[in-house]
Formats: sequence, structure tokens, C-alpha cells
Amino acid sequence: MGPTTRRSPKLLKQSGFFLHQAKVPLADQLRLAIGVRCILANAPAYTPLMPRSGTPMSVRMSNCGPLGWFTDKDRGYRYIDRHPETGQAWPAIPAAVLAVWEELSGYPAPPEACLINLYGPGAKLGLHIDQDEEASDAPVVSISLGDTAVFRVGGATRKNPTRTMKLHSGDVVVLGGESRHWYHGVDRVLTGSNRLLTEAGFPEGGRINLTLRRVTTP
Ligand code: MD6
Ligand code: FE
Repeated sequence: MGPTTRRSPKLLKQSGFFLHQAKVPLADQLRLAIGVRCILANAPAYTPLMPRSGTPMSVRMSNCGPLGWFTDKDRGYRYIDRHPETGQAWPAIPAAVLAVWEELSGYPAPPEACLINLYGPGAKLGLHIDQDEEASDAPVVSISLGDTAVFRVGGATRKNPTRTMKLHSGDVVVLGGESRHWYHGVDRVLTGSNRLLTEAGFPEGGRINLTLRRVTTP
């Protein structure tokens, strides 16, 4: 079965973790990727710096929505309502992205932050928990576009066993319930595995992940 075949969502042991494979149809993936290109023209991707050490992350980032996730050496992980370099408000979240949240989040309020993760060659994201949000009752919903990622998901502590799964373009992950506070990360991206981003005008290809979060309690 190819990566574009839609299957029923995969649920890990009643945890609130769902992988919706091929959730976004190809034509919509292309529209979303082109939309991200427009967002990046207004809110350029930046290299986030880890708190305290100032080590640059390998994933480049930007945001859309009322709030954007950001980190730098001095002040660490936080949400900000302006682009850190341009000082402009973040662009709006595209309607097609909000529609995915409305269908899958089960949450009665819209997301406030859509983090745009950009993976070039060699980029990866270490195991982490999404825990910078006050509205921790809301799930986190993420959309994958472009090259396939090797996604790792564990449990509530670093000692829990982990497993990996491939995230293909058009897949949507929901971390809700107990899994909202599970460790997860991206081990690597399979460079050249998908043509979507080159077709959408990203000459380098790569992978984009859109992570939707409710930040404040409605
Ligand atoms: C990524 N995703 O797929 C990174 N977080 O590039 C995440 O860190 C993530 O996919 C929370 C919920 C879903 C995710
Ligand atoms: Fe995350």
C-alpha cells in the first residue's frame, strides 16, 4: 500500500495518540505548501537557539497565527506575538490548516499558534515534550508535507520505551489525552523521498511540519 492510500487512524493503546495517514489529499498538500511559501515571504524562517547554551537548532522555523513559538539563548522557550526579526505580527493561519484542527482536535476553540518547522538535509529534532502551553487540555495537531520523516514517540519520561514510525506527506499526527505529554522527536528525514516541496517552489525540497497548538485557556 503506497503512502497516498488513506487508512484508518492508528491509535496507540488508548493514549490519545493518533496517526491519520494520507489525511490531506495531494492537491491540498500542494496548496498548503504554496501557502507556506507565501507565509515565509512575510515571516522569514529563522534558526532557533537553545536556551542557555545558545546552540543553534538544525530545524529552521517560522510561525503563523496570533502567537508563535520561539526560543533564544537568553529567554528560552516561549510564545511571542511578533516575528523576532521583522517585528511584524505573524501571518494568519490558512483556512485549510484551521479546517484540519476543527476536524481532528475535538477542541472547542481555534489554535493560536501554527509552528512551521523546516527540515533541510541533516535536520532533526531531539526528543522533547510540548509543554510551553497553558491550555494543556488541548491536543497538539501536526501536518507533514514533503519528504518522509522518521518520527520517534515514547512516553511520559525519558526512560519509557520509544518506537518509530514514518510520517509521509499528508499525514496528520494528533497528540491528545495522555500522549499530549509524551516525549517525541524526529530522528531524521529521508532526503529526496517526496517531490511536493520542489513542485511547490522550494528548490531545495525537504520537509515541512505544521504544528498547531492552543496556547492560552479559552
Ligand atoms: C515534526 N513534530 O514532526 C515535529 N509535536 O517535525 C512535533 O514536535 C510534534 O508532530 C507535537 C505534536 C505533534 C508533532
Ligand atoms: Fe513536538
